Amino acid sequence: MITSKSPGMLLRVLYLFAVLDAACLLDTGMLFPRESSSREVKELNGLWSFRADKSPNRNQGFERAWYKSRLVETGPVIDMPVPASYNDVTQDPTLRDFTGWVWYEREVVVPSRWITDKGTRVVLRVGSAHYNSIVWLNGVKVTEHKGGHLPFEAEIGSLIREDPTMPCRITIAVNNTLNLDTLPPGSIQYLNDPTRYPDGFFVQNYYFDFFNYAGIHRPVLLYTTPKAYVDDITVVTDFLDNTGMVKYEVSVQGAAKATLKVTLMDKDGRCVASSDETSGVLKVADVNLWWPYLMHDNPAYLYSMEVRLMAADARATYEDVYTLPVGIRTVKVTNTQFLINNKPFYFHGVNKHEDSDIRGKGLDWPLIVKDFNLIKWLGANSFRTSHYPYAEEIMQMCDRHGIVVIDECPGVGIKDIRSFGNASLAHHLVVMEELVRRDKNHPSVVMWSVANEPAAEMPPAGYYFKTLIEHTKALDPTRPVTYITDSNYARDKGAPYVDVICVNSYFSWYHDPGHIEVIPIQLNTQFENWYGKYQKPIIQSEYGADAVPGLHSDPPMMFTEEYQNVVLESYHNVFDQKRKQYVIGELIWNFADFMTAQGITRVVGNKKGIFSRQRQPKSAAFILKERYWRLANATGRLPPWAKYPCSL
Ligand code: GCB
Repeated sequence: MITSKSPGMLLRVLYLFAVLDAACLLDTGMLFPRESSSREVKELNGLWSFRADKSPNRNQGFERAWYKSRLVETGPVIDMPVPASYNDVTQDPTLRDFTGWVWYEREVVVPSRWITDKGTRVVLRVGSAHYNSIVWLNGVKVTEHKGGHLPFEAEIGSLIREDPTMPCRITIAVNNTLNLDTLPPGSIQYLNDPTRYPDGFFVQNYYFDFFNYAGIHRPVLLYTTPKAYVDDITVVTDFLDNTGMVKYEVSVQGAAKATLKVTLMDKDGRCVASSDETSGVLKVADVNLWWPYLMHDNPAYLYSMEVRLMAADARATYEDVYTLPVGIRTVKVTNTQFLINNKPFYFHGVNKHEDSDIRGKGLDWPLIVKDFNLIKWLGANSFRTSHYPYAEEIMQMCDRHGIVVIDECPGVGIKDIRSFGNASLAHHLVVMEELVRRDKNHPSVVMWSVANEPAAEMPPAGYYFKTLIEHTKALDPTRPVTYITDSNYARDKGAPYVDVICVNSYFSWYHDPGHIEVIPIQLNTQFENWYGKYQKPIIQSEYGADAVPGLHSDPPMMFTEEYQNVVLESYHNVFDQKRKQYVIGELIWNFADFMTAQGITRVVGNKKGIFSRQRQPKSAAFILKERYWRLANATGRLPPWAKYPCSL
């Protein structure tokens, strides 16, 4: 029962209930595996056996059922690290550029108590694998998943109990082939002219500008829960004056009836609110709000919500404990501002990629920590997960460090009209469900992006984006939704449905190359046109220029560090005029150089990074650093330690 003395508070509580009702469309949760007194986690990272199916139809693995025996018995295998892309770890160009099924295998020793205790669930979880995956345990298929950047899992307890003497052999087949209905889309083109191409020659085409790295990209692990367990938690937060509100809903599986104890604790582990209900509102007196870093002197404050479940059946009693970090904050959009905790927030940040030498898109802790150090060195307060969801471990870092995130799904390169069809849309809706389910509780996530630079002028784009954005809002009515456009403002059919206009433009690069003098007029026109038509706040979601590190010229020429500098500075002059009106952010393209498909406009990858791929600064990084700290001073409330960035 909720009681409230203040009508303002009551209205807010009712709103939070309405929000949670709408959000519960997904039927199972995907909580990040965490150890607790009732849960164990066993990481399966390290070396796996690996074999690419290089047969002409890439189907030999299925025809000969490679999953039925040890992979080494089917033919030659090599060592392959997990997590990592497989493309860059060998000297074999056919593996770097491989398209089709590759096979991974690993044998695991499972603690005997997991097998003997029938009250334990054992779950196999893959953080992400690109693109289609099929998973077998001891030759029995346990799950499959479509899509490269989101987790999937299968319960394997009953299978490993069938014959406790057998080793537990996990086989995962992964196929990176993209077609018109995948996200991102692509197509396979066979080139049959025998005077020009070898027999069976084909290429994978796609319309996005990063290398199609493939393999098992994020940790694979086994974790346990009791038979009755906390399956999902959804929190929605608000505050009034200095009282915080955490509306929560816990979903329980494996028990018809369970008793719950929900405890919200502050940073020091002190209980600040508690409840025995599966859903409700926890009120927090003297709340510490979650603030972006550089906006407040106590940023990124996280409470911990401990959910303790007790249940019993005829055979046993079960207790499950799951602890979720919770940041209390609000997000709102007006027609000129983006408000976090009712205060205007200006995005001065970066676009990134999950990209590194050798490991490709594989989760890499040293790289993650280095990137966060560079983001802070730069004075950036935000990034967009261009162009796909990043690892959950990265989202957790954003929560803890107060870095604001625009969370983008892999809807990049939707350029072919057939990729606006029903099959594509249906898959896109599912991907958004998976993304919202995974990331809904991260305070750092302030907006969803459903796509990057789709062909939004095509006739079916209106219905497509209306449906997609409405669905995303139904899944999560608390966050604004956008997609990133490079279409003409007058012909973009999806723009009416977004909350914030996010525009990419490359004046003096892809258009009028070499003519920096066009930037002021063209950028001004861009902003005036978009704002004039929609009266919505605008983020410059990409701008930039390639610079090969160490290449110089004065006067500046394209591809030199000097040219990159003047392009940035010309954009900044216009941002400084417009940010006083309705421009609410600027995200440089790109944080660091990254690998792309080979082509005549790419010199071993895209060089628009302000850092090299090895994370060394180009001179543009210093320009941006100076600017971002100035912006932080002008638009934020800097903590005392941050007032002197030079000493960082
Ligand atoms: C864009 C794309 C991004 C590219 C960038 C470029 O508009 O969104 O994926 O890498 O331009 O450098 O061409």
